Amino acid sequence: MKCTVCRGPAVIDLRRHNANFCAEHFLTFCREQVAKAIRRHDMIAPGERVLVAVSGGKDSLALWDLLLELGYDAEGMTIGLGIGDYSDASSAASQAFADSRGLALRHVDLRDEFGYDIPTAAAVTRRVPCSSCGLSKRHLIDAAALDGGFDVVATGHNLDDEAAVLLGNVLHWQTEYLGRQMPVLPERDGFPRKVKPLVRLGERETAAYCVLRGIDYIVDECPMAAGNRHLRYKEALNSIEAVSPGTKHAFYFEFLDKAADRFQPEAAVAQDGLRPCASCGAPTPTEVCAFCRLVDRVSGAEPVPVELLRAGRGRGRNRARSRGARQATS
Ligand code: Q46
Ligand code: ZN
Ligand code: ZN
Repeated sequence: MKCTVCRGPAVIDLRRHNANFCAEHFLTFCREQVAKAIRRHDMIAPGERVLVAVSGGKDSLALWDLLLELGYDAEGMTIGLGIGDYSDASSAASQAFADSRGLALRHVDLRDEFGYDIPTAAAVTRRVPCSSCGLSKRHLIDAAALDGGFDVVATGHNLDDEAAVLLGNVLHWQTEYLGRQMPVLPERDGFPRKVKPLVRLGERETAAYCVLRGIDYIVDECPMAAGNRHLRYKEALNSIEAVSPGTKHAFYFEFLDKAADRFQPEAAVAQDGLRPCASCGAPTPTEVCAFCRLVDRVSGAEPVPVELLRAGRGRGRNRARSRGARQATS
Protein backbone atom coordinates (compact mmCIF):
# COMPACT_ATOMS: atom_id res chain seq x y z
CA MET A 1 0.00 0.00 0.00
CA LYS A 2 1.55 3.28 -1.12
CA CYS A 3 0.91 6.87 -0.10
CA THR A 4 -1.28 8.59 -2.66
CA VAL A 5 0.80 11.77 -2.32
CA CYS A 6 4.47 10.64 -2.16
CA ARG A 7 4.29 6.92 -3.15
CA GLY A 8 6.15 6.01 0.08
CA PRO A 9 4.83 3.25 2.38
CA ALA A 10 1.30 4.10 3.57
CA VAL A 11 0.17 3.66 7.18
CA ILE A 12 -3.57 4.14 6.65
CA ASP A 13 -6.13 3.69 3.90
CA LEU A 14 -9.12 6.00 3.66
CA ARG A 15 -11.62 4.28 1.42
CA ARG A 16 -14.14 7.13 1.39
CA HIS A 17 -11.42 9.36 -0.06
CA ASN A 18 -10.03 6.57 -2.25
CA ALA A 19 -6.61 7.41 -0.80
CA ASN A 20 -3.77 5.99 1.30
CA PHE A 21 -1.35 8.09 3.31
CA CYS A 22 2.07 7.82 4.93
CA ALA A 23 2.30 9.28 8.45
CA GLU A 24 3.41 12.72 7.29
CA HIS A 25 0.74 13.09 4.64
CA PHE A 26 -1.97 11.67 6.89
CA LEU A 27 -1.23 14.36 9.49
CA THR A 28 -1.32 16.96 6.72
CA PHE A 29 -4.64 15.51 5.54
CA CYS A 30 -6.13 15.82 9.06
CA ARG A 31 -5.00 19.42 9.40
CA GLU A 32 -6.43 20.24 5.98
CA GLN A 33 -9.78 18.64 6.78
CA VAL A 34 -10.10 20.62 10.02
CA ALA A 35 -9.00 23.85 8.32
CA LYS A 36 -11.57 23.20 5.58
CA ALA A 37 -14.38 22.61 8.09
CA ILE A 38 -13.47 25.80 9.97
CA ARG A 39 -13.33 27.82 6.76
CA ARG A 40 -16.46 26.43 5.08
CA HIS A 41 -18.67 26.84 8.12
CA ASP A 42 -17.13 30.10 9.42
CA MET A 43 -16.33 28.44 12.74
CA ILE A 44 -13.43 30.48 14.08
CA ALA A 45 -11.95 33.78 12.91
CA PRO A 46 -8.22 34.45 13.20
CA GLY A 47 -7.28 35.77 16.63
CA GLU A 48 -10.40 34.49 18.38
CA ARG A 49 -10.03 32.72 21.72
CA VAL A 50 -11.26 29.12 21.70
CA LEU A 51 -12.30 27.04 24.72
CA VAL A 52 -11.96 23.32 23.92
CA ALA A 53 -14.17 20.89 25.84
CA VAL A 54 -11.70 18.12 26.74
CA SER A 55 -12.55 14.62 27.96
CA GLY A 56 -9.20 12.88 27.58
CA GLY A 57 -10.53 10.79 24.68
CA LYS A 58 -9.05 10.68 21.17
CA ASP A 59 -11.41 13.24 19.67
CA SER A 60 -11.06 16.07 22.15
CA LEU A 61 -7.28 15.68 22.47
CA ALA A 62 -6.86 15.46 18.69
CA LEU A 63 -9.05 18.56 18.37
CA TRP A 64 -7.03 20.55 20.87
CA ASP A 65 -3.77 19.51 19.20
CA LEU A 66 -5.08 20.27 15.70
CA LEU A 67 -6.33 23.73 16.68
CA LEU A 68 -2.95 24.55 18.19
CA GLU A 69 -1.20 23.18 15.08
CA LEU A 70 -3.37 25.43 12.94
CA GLY A 71 -2.31 28.42 15.03
CA TYR A 72 -5.46 29.01 17.06
CA ASP A 73 -5.44 30.34 20.61
CA ALA A 74 -7.05 27.25 22.18
CA GLU A 75 -7.41 26.55 25.90
CA GLY A 76 -8.76 23.28 27.32
CA MET A 77 -11.39 22.63 29.95
CA THR A 78 -12.34 19.40 31.72
CA ILE A 79 -15.24 18.66 34.02
CA GLY A 80 -14.88 16.18 36.89
CA LEU A 81 -18.02 14.09 36.43
CA GLY A 82 -17.28 11.60 39.23
CA ILE A 83 -17.87 8.53 37.03
CA GLY A 84 -15.47 6.24 38.93
CA ASP A 85 -12.24 5.12 37.25
CA TYR A 86 -13.36 6.56 33.92
CA SER A 87 -13.34 10.11 35.25
CA ASP A 88 -9.98 9.61 36.97
CA ALA A 89 -8.44 8.33 33.73
CA SER A 90 -10.10 11.13 31.78
CA SER A 91 -8.61 13.83 34.01
CA ALA A 92 -5.18 12.16 34.02
CA ALA A 93 -5.01 11.88 30.20
CA SER A 94 -6.15 15.50 29.74
CA GLN A 95 -3.65 16.81 32.29
CA ALA A 96 -0.82 14.73 30.79
CA PHE A 97 -1.53 16.20 27.35
CA ALA A 98 -1.61 19.75 28.75
CA ASP A 99 1.61 19.19 30.71
CA SER A 100 3.39 17.70 27.69
CA ARG A 101 2.79 20.93 25.80
CA GLY A 102 2.99 23.39 28.69
CA LEU A 103 -0.70 24.32 28.33
CA ALA A 104 -3.10 25.58 30.96
CA LEU A 105 -6.11 23.34 31.57
CA ARG A 106 -9.23 24.64 33.28
CA HIS A 107 -11.04 22.17 35.51
CA VAL A 108 -14.40 22.21 37.28
CA ASP A 109 -15.25 19.35 39.61
CA LEU A 110 -18.95 18.68 40.12
CA ARG A 111 -18.56 17.18 43.57
CA ASP A 112 -16.11 19.76 44.90
CA GLU A 113 -17.96 22.75 43.52
CA PHE A 114 -21.59 21.69 43.35
CA GLY A 115 -21.85 18.77 45.79
CA TYR A 116 -22.85 15.98 43.39
CA ASP A 117 -21.50 13.62 40.73
CA ILE A 118 -23.18 12.06 37.72
CA PRO A 119 -23.98 8.60 39.18
CA THR A 120 -25.57 10.27 42.22
CA ALA A 121 -27.52 12.73 40.07
CA ALA A 122 -28.82 9.83 37.95
CA ALA A 123 -29.90 7.88 41.02
CA VAL A 124 -31.62 10.83 42.71
CA THR A 125 -33.41 12.07 39.60
CA ARG A 126 -34.15 8.49 38.44
CA ARG A 127 -33.10 9.53 34.97
CA VAL A 128 -30.31 8.19 32.82
CA PRO A 129 -26.79 9.47 33.58
CA CYS A 130 -26.36 11.16 30.18
CA SER A 131 -29.28 13.45 30.98
CA SER A 132 -27.68 15.17 34.00
CA CYS A 133 -24.22 14.75 32.47
CA GLY A 134 -25.07 16.51 29.19
CA LEU A 135 -26.93 19.26 31.05
CA SER A 136 -24.04 19.82 33.49
CA LYS A 137 -21.38 19.84 30.77
CA ARG A 138 -23.27 22.23 28.51
CA HIS A 139 -24.06 24.63 31.33
CA LEU A 140 -20.56 24.71 32.84
CA ILE A 141 -18.72 25.01 29.53
CA ASP A 142 -21.02 27.81 28.38
CA ALA A 143 -20.55 29.61 31.70
CA ALA A 144 -16.76 29.18 31.62
CA ALA A 145 -16.60 30.48 28.04
CA LEU A 146 -18.64 33.56 28.84
CA ASP A 147 -16.92 34.28 32.15
CA GLY A 148 -13.48 33.73 30.61
CA GLY A 149 -14.14 36.00 27.63
CA PHE A 150 -13.79 33.22 25.03
CA ASP A 151 -15.22 33.81 21.57
CA VAL A 152 -16.12 30.22 20.83
CA VAL A 153 -16.47 26.73 22.38
CA ALA A 154 -15.10 23.81 20.34
CA THR A 155 -16.20 20.22 20.90
CA GLY A 156 -14.74 16.98 19.53
CA HIS A 157 -17.80 15.62 17.73
CA ASN A 158 -16.56 13.76 14.65
CA LEU A 159 -18.22 12.55 11.46
CA ASP A 160 -19.21 9.20 13.04
CA ASP A 161 -20.87 11.00 15.96
CA GLU A 162 -22.74 13.45 13.77
CA ALA A 163 -23.90 10.82 11.27
CA ALA A 164 -25.12 8.55 14.12
CA VAL A 165 -26.97 11.41 15.84
CA LEU A 166 -28.45 12.42 12.50
CA LEU A 167 -29.66 8.87 11.90
CA GLY A 168 -31.27 8.79 15.36
CA ASN A 169 -32.92 12.17 14.84
CA VAL A 170 -34.23 11.13 11.41
CA LEU A 171 -35.50 7.77 12.60
CA HIS A 172 -37.54 9.54 15.29
CA TRP A 173 -38.16 12.72 13.27
CA GLN A 174 -36.81 14.91 16.04
CA THR A 175 -37.30 18.07 13.99
CA GLU A 176 -36.15 20.49 16.68
CA TYR A 177 -32.86 18.61 17.06
CA LEU A 178 -32.50 18.35 13.27
CA GLY A 179 -32.73 22.14 13.12
CA ARG A 180 -29.91 22.45 15.63
CA GLN A 181 -27.65 19.69 14.31
CA MET A 182 -25.25 22.08 12.62
CA PRO A 183 -21.45 22.20 12.80
CA VAL A 184 -21.82 25.77 14.10
CA LEU A 185 -24.36 27.12 16.54
CA PRO A 186 -24.09 30.91 16.45
CA GLU A 187 -23.64 33.01 19.56
CA ARG A 188 -26.88 34.37 20.95
CA ASP A 189 -28.00 36.02 24.18
CA GLY A 190 -26.22 34.24 26.97
CA PHE A 191 -24.87 31.38 24.81
CA PRO A 192 -21.38 31.32 23.27
CA ARG A 193 -20.83 30.20 19.66
CA LYS A 194 -20.27 26.42 19.49
CA VAL A 195 -18.34 24.66 16.76
CA LYS A 196 -17.45 21.09 15.76
CA PRO A 197 -14.22 21.32 13.74
CA LEU A 198 -13.79 17.51 13.46
CA VAL A 199 -16.92 16.91 11.37
CA ARG A 200 -14.83 15.99 8.32
CA LEU A 201 -12.83 13.31 10.22
CA GLY A 202 -14.03 9.87 11.33
CA GLU A 203 -13.15 8.33 14.68
CA ARG A 204 -10.70 5.89 13.10
CA GLU A 205 -8.88 8.93 11.78
CA THR A 206 -8.81 10.83 15.10
CA ALA A 207 -7.47 7.68 16.79
CA ALA A 208 -4.76 7.30 14.12
CA TYR A 209 -3.95 11.00 14.43
CA CYS A 210 -3.38 10.63 18.19
CA VAL A 211 -1.19 7.53 17.73
CA LEU A 212 0.95 9.24 15.10
CA ARG A 213 1.25 12.40 17.22
CA GLY A 214 2.15 10.41 20.35
CA ILE A 215 -0.97 11.54 22.23
CA ASP A 216 -2.02 9.17 25.05
CA TYR A 217 -5.79 9.16 25.18
CA ILE A 218 -8.25 7.10 27.20
CA VAL A 219 -9.37 4.20 25.06
CA ASP A 220 -12.22 3.05 27.30
CA GLU A 221 -15.64 4.52 26.61
CA CYS A 222 -17.62 5.99 29.46
CA PRO A 223 -19.22 3.02 31.30
CA MET A 224 -22.56 4.84 31.18
CA ALA A 225 -22.56 4.71 27.36
CA ALA A 226 -22.63 0.91 27.07
CA GLY A 227 -25.61 -0.39 25.12
CA ASN A 228 -27.09 2.95 24.14
CA ARG A 229 -28.80 3.62 20.83
CA HIS A 230 -26.15 6.02 19.67
CA LEU A 231 -23.62 3.16 19.58
CA ARG A 232 -26.06 0.93 17.71
CA TYR A 233 -26.60 3.64 15.09
CA LYS A 234 -22.84 3.89 14.68
CA GLU A 235 -22.62 0.13 14.14
CA ALA A 236 -25.42 0.26 11.58
CA LEU A 237 -23.71 3.06 9.66
CA ASN A 238 -20.37 1.25 9.86
CA SER A 239 -21.86 -1.84 8.24
CA ILE A 240 -23.25 0.29 5.39
CA GLU A 241 -19.97 2.20 5.09
CA ALA A 242 -18.06 -1.10 4.79
CA VAL A 243 -19.84 -1.96 1.55
CA SER A 244 -20.41 1.59 0.38
CA PRO A 245 -17.53 3.89 1.42
CA GLY A 246 -18.50 7.54 1.63
CA THR A 247 -22.09 6.90 2.76
CA LYS A 248 -21.62 8.53 6.18
CA HIS A 249 -20.02 11.60 4.66
CA ALA A 250 -22.78 11.93 2.06
CA PHE A 251 -25.53 11.33 4.64
CA TYR A 252 -24.28 14.12 6.90
CA PHE A 253 -23.03 16.69 4.41
CA GLU A 254 -25.95 16.29 2.01
CA PHE A 255 -28.24 16.80 4.99
CA LEU A 256 -26.42 20.06 5.75
CA ASP A 257 -26.60 21.18 2.11
CA LYS A 258 -30.12 20.10 1.25
CA ALA A 259 -32.25 19.62 4.35
CA ALA A 260 -30.94 21.25 7.53
CA ASP A 261 -32.43 24.68 6.71
CA ARG A 262 -35.90 23.18 6.50
CA PHE A 263 -35.85 22.42 10.21
CA GLN A 264 -34.70 25.85 11.37
CA PRO A 265 -38.23 27.08 12.21
CA GLU A 266 -38.76 24.21 14.69
CA ALA A 267 -35.39 24.88 16.30
CA ALA A 268 -36.09 28.62 16.50
CA VAL A 269 -39.48 28.11 18.18
CA ALA A 270 -37.83 25.97 20.87
CA GLN A 271 -35.37 28.79 21.57
CA ASP A 272 -37.98 31.56 21.83
CA GLY A 273 -38.90 33.20 25.10
CA LEU A 274 -35.61 32.69 26.95
CA ARG A 275 -34.90 34.88 29.98
CA PRO A 276 -32.11 34.97 32.56
CA CYS A 277 -32.23 32.31 35.27
CA ALA A 278 -33.22 33.91 38.58
CA SER A 279 -30.38 32.08 40.28
CA CYS A 280 -27.39 32.06 37.88
CA GLY A 281 -28.39 34.34 35.00
CA ALA A 282 -28.08 31.69 32.26
CA PRO A 283 -30.76 31.86 29.53
CA THR A 284 -33.71 29.60 30.26
CA PRO A 285 -37.41 29.26 29.35
CA THR A 286 -38.29 28.79 33.05
CA GLU A 287 -37.72 31.05 36.05
CA VAL A 288 -34.81 28.94 37.29
CA CYS A 289 -32.65 27.08 34.75
CA ALA A 290 -32.46 23.28 34.52
CA PHE A 291 -28.91 23.22 35.86
CA CYS A 292 -29.76 25.21 39.00
CA ARG A 293 -32.81 23.01 39.56
CA LEU A 294 -30.61 19.92 39.20
CA VAL A 295 -28.06 21.25 41.69
CA ASP A 296 -30.82 22.16 44.09
CA ARG A 297 -32.22 18.66 43.89
CA VAL A 298 -29.08 16.53 44.03
CA SER A 299 -26.44 18.57 45.86
CA GLY A 300 -25.48 16.96 49.14
CA ALA A 301 -27.26 13.66 48.43
CA GLU A 302 -25.60 10.47 49.66
CA PRO A 303 -23.02 9.56 46.94
CA VAL A 304 -23.99 6.59 44.75
CA PRO A 305 -21.07 4.52 43.40
CA VAL A 306 -21.03 4.06 39.64
CA GLU A 307 -21.07 0.23 40.00
CA LEU A 308 -24.36 0.37 41.90
CA LEU A 309 -25.94 2.48 39.23
CA ARG A 310 -24.78 0.19 36.42
CA ALA A 311 -26.10 -2.88 38.21
CA GLY A 312 -29.56 -1.29 38.54
CA ARG A 313 -29.96 -0.11 34.94
CA GLY A 314 -33.03 -1.26 33.07
CA ARG A 315 -34.45 -1.01 29.57
CA GLY A 316 -36.45 2.16 30.27
CA ARG A 317 -33.29 3.88 31.36
CA ASN A 318 -31.57 2.93 28.11
CA ARG A 319 -34.33 4.50 26.09
CA ALA A 320 -34.13 7.74 28.03
CA ARG A 321 -30.34 7.83 27.81
CA SER A 322 -30.53 7.79 24.05
CA ARG A 323 -32.71 10.87 24.15
CA GLY A 324 -30.18 12.55 26.43
CA ALA A 325 -27.34 11.59 24.10
CA ARG A 326 -29.13 13.05 21.08
CA GLN A 327 -29.63 16.34 22.85
CA ALA A 328 -26.16 16.31 24.33
CA THR A 329 -24.43 16.66 21.01
CA SER A 330 -25.83 20.06 20.20
S1 Q46 B 1 -19.66 11.04 29.62
FE1 Q46 B 1 -21.70 11.69 30.29
FE2 Q46 B 1 -21.06 10.79 27.86
FE3 Q46 B 1 -20.84 9.16 29.98
S2 Q46 B 1 -22.59 9.86 31.19
FE4 Q46 B 1 -23.28 9.87 29.06
S3 Q46 B 1 -22.90 11.95 28.41
S4 Q46 B 1 -21.76 8.62 28.01
S5 Q46 B 1 -20.21 11.88 26.14
ZN1 ZN C 1 3.25 10.42 1.76
ZN1 ZN D 1 -29.40 28.82 36.67
